[in-house]
Amino acid sequence: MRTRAAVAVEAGKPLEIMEVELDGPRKGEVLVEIKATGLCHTDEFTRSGDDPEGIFPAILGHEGAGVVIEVGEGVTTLEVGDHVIPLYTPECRECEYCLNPKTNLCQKVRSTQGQGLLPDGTTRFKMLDGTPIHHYMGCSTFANHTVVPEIALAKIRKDAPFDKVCYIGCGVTTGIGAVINTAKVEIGSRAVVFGLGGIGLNVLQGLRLAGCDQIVGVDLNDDKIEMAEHFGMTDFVNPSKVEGDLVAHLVELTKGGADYTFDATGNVNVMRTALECAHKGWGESIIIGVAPAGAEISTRPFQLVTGRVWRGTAFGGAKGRTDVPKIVDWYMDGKIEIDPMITHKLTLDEINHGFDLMHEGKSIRAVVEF
Ligand code: NAD
Ligand code: AHE
Ligand code: ZN
Ligand code: ZN
Repeated sequence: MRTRAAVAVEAGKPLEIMEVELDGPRKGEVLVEIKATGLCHTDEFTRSGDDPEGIFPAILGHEGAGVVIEVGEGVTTLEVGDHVIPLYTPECRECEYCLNPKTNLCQKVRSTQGQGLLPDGTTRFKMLDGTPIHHYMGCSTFANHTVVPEIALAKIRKDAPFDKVCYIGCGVTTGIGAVINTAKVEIGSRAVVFGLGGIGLNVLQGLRLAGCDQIVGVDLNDDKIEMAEHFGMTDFVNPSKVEGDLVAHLVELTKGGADYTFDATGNVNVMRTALECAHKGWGESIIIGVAPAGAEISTRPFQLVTGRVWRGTAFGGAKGRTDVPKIVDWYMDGKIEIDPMITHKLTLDEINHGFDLMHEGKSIRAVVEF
């Protein structure tokens, strides 16, 4: 079939909107009509050329929601008409990772996914001149139609609005999951969140759900304050306005250091600050942000010797086919909020404007509706 997609033709270039050819689903695969997709900073990270796994041409996008149009041979858990959210972290329920409750990093299709291919080692997308186009994170939601492995689709309720729950495909689950699944934050904790964008705001609402006493937000952009307060921030720090040492300032503000800190910036210097303002003896710092090729984290080992813990999280530690439908229920039941964070709605033709808004710090989530 033919469908419309935003194609990343080359690193650092704007996406090109074009008609592409899409082959139908093969064994264990599902054809999905994407109804809406969010723009996550990770899409921009890959588009820009910062991603060591970036492959071009590719159809980016990993925060989508849509409807099953066709199922391939052997697909048993989904049928035509089901509403789904594609999962960049699949859940096969049989690999050693899926069988281990300590991780959500299903490895069943990870190697082909990282090469921009479906599990059989081929791509379903090509340009009209026959040039193959790679898949991205197993999702490629910047296309009106995409083919995804069955194990990488969460089936969700049919009354959930696509233009909101697409965000559960990455940002919402990552932020809330980092608090609940990865950090396992206790009631009464003090926390610091670095980066109050699409991920950081969801960390804030996760911390509020967990019953934190103090939730400090840190961002270079004062325009983020109002929305962050709406999602539970109790104190704000703009590092560019702090005189003296930022770590010392945050340790004092949190009365000795935070129980939990979160990096949602992708900046390795911020990651160090986040670790070092965690409380001596027990503070844990969770890395969510994705850093460019070649970037490395560092600190004095003494920071860890004296009890601070450094850890990371992908997709908020969520096992997607199991957890994503529950998070959709939380949204539909009013337990979590999404709507205020969808600050911009775009057409596919306007998608590059969405990346401009991200760079200008004007959007939280821009969502493309098909
Ligand atoms: P975003 O652009 O919406 O937000 C980033 C925020 O960080 C902005 O508010 C910006 O002003 C702030 N910021 C930038 N530099 C800063 C600094 N030095 N100090 C303080 N604040 C600073 O991006 P997002 O969509 O929220 O993504 C955040 C990060 O999380 C990205 O690196 C993204 O790739 C990553 N991410 C990781 C996962 C995962 O599973 N681990 C999932 C989604 C996104
Ligand atoms: N390809 C990059 C790493 C990118 C990365 O860390 N991706 C996160 C999800 S970000 C979603 O917005 C992730 O899930 N990582 C686990 C995995 O297996 O990819 C690089 O540095 O090579
Ligand atoms: Zn993402
Ligand atoms: Zn698995």
